[in-house]
Amino acid sequence: MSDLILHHYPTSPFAEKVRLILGHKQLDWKSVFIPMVMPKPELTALTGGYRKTPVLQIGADIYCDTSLIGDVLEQLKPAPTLYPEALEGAARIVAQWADSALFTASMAYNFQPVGVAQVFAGAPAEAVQAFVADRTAMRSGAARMASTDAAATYKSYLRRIANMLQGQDFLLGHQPCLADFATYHPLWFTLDRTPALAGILDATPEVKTWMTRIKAIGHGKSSKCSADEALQLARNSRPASLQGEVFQDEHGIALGSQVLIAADNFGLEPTPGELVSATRTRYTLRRTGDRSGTVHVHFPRVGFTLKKVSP
Ligand SMILES: N[C@@H](CCC(=O)N[C@@H](CS)C(=O)NCC(=O)O)C(=O)O
Repeated sequence: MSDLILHHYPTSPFAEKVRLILGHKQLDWKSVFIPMVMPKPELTALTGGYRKTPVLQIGADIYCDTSLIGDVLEQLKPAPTLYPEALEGAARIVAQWADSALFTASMAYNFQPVGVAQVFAGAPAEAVQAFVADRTAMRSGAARMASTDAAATYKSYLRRIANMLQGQDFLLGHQPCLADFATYHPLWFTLDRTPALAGILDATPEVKTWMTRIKAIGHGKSSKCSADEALQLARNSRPASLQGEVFQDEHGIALGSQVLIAADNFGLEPTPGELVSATRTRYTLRRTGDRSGTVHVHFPRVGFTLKKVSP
């Protein structure tokens, strides 16, 4: 198997989700640290525009979004599974809720002034300003949910999670699945990065016990890799074959067209390229850059928009 390279930074909750999935599957991986804010020249040299964290690279294949990364890792190493039989739909639905509603409420709560002071303890004032400006631009200027509203929402969500843990060690049964890793990561940020605010978890001790169980899964075995090495590997590799992928056309856009793919909510930096595959669940673009060589950049369909570039 080619090396798995995760482009991420330590404090990213979504990266924590993938690090734990790598641990769950006991995979070895290489770790490239990327900046927390734009510009991210090495990352976007690979993705062609997409800037979110994390991104998985396997040679000249670049996988964007943690839902797709989960699927790719499942394909590479099916056991232990992320999708226990008959629970795949439920696991994906809980994960989607956790990655959106739960994440939004948790981060709005975590980023109240006490939390910001802990996250940026020791960092220069300019770093804090740069982060706030970057994330405001990423939300296209929209305000975050007020931390007071977020606190009440977060507490309700924590009670729902506690309810799911009645009589079982994990959210959907006796083994961890995608739902657990997605639900864990916003809570991990509260406990790990903003401990001054972690008292919110005290009302649901079963959630804290479950978090200890998930943390114990660990991150698998990783070794450091530089962004330059990762780019060199992309240049020296060929994208995996797409033979056998079945085309599903929803947009009236033929394979071979020049297109743009972008996230549909925030962080809208698009990736341009040639549409070389569009299956039931994902898109693949071929693009060539000086630093990356020819790569295939893959996106899930859910959460992304596809548009044809007008000639
Ligand atoms: N839907 C995406 C969301 C990823 C996401 O929002 N990640 C945050 C970090 S936890 C991010 O990209 N923040 C801005 C950045 O890192 O540039 C996924 O599942 O991968």
